Amino acid sequence: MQYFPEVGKIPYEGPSSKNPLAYRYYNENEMIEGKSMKDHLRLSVVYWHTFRGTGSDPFGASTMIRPWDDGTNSVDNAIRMVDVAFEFFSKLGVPYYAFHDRDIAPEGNSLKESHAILDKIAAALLAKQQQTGIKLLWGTANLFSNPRFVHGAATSCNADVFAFAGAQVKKCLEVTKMLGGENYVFWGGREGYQNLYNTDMKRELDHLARFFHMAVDYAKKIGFKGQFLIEPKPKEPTKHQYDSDAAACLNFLRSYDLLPYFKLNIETNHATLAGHTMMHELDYAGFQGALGSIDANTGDLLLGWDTDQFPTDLYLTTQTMLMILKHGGLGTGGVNFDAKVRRESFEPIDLFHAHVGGIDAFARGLKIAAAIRADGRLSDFVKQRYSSWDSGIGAEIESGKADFARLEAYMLEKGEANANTSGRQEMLENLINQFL
Ligand code: XLS
Ligand code: NI
Ligand code: NI
Repeated sequence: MQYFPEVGKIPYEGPSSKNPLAYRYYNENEMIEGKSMKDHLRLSVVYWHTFRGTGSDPFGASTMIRPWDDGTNSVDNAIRMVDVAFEFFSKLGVPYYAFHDRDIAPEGNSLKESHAILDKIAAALLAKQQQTGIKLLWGTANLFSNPRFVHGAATSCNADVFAFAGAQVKKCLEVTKMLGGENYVFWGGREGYQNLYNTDMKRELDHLARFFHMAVDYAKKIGFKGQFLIEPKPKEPTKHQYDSDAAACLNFLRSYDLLPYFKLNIETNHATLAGHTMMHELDYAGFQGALGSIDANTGDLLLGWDTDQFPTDLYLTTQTMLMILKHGGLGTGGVNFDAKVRRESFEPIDLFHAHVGGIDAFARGLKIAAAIRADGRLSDFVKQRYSSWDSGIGAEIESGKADFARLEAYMLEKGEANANTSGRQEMLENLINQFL
């Protein structure tokens, strides 16, 4: 049984191809900076938007009528979706996928029943992984959809809800381990507040840290070796989410002695919602040794929410890949398309168009970024710009030898600082354009 009979395996046909369902740039074995494209990008498809997305929005019902989805929450439906998903991953030629527990398996009438359903679907996923060689990039628990999480999960005012969330994460860690998941993600969808009049922020953050320590301890106990990741996002669904951006996450992790156990999963649309560029978030996480993985998507400049669109802008993918290469790659992470087709793109084939485009945009971004690095003019400029720190007073400051008294003596003798030089922003923007 084929669910996408009109699509074969997506081939690489090179830049001149006119076939909309072929890669023009993603050539998985092509070597760049000594590593294959496949190993640089570690592409991943998400279960939620791709197979569970319906196109509903606050103003209207589902538009995406999927022939494989009977619209029920049944186990049969979930089992069929496993086949659909692996046909999709295989035809696209991606090595990884990612899920929430509740995307792969519907919730039962009790936690016990939910656990049992999850085990059943996980067994089907494992069989498909073994058959196809496709691997799990990360698992995560959905701690935001069910109404019980109305006040949060680990940051709920209700201790029983914290306990429920812990039980759910325990199980999801077991399943992620069983499936060989290379990472485990926490996105705090409802870990934040709408209003400070009713919120004990300190207590909530203490609880969140306690929750993460429990996860670290349990991973040790069961021998789960995957990397823990936190996915920053500043708002939506709550007004203020605690994991608001890379800097806030790292401060939280450092304050609660969690830094050694976590890295970050940086999502483009979340970066822009936080008022940052993706480049900023990646650089910030990267220089702290915390760049773990990325959720590849993009927002819309004219809309202020998480539109999760497929990335097609080559400036964005080039900037993203420049940062990933600069910080030594994604390690166990990957380029995970946490993106959804528009409500108006309701045919199953649109899922292929979207992923093929996103993958090619990243492949091209990777090639452009590598060319910019090989050219060297950009990095030479930056090196030169900071050269006053390489010797003299700059080197004394950086090495910690100089104190304020030394600075005063130095400047009293010198009289005035050396003249500044131009930042040459426009010249550098023009330089980048030479590569696009
Ligand atoms: C939502 C998040 C979510 C996480 C996984 O905005 O991006 O999809 O990636 O829970
Ligand atoms: Ni995400
Ligand atoms: Ni998102």
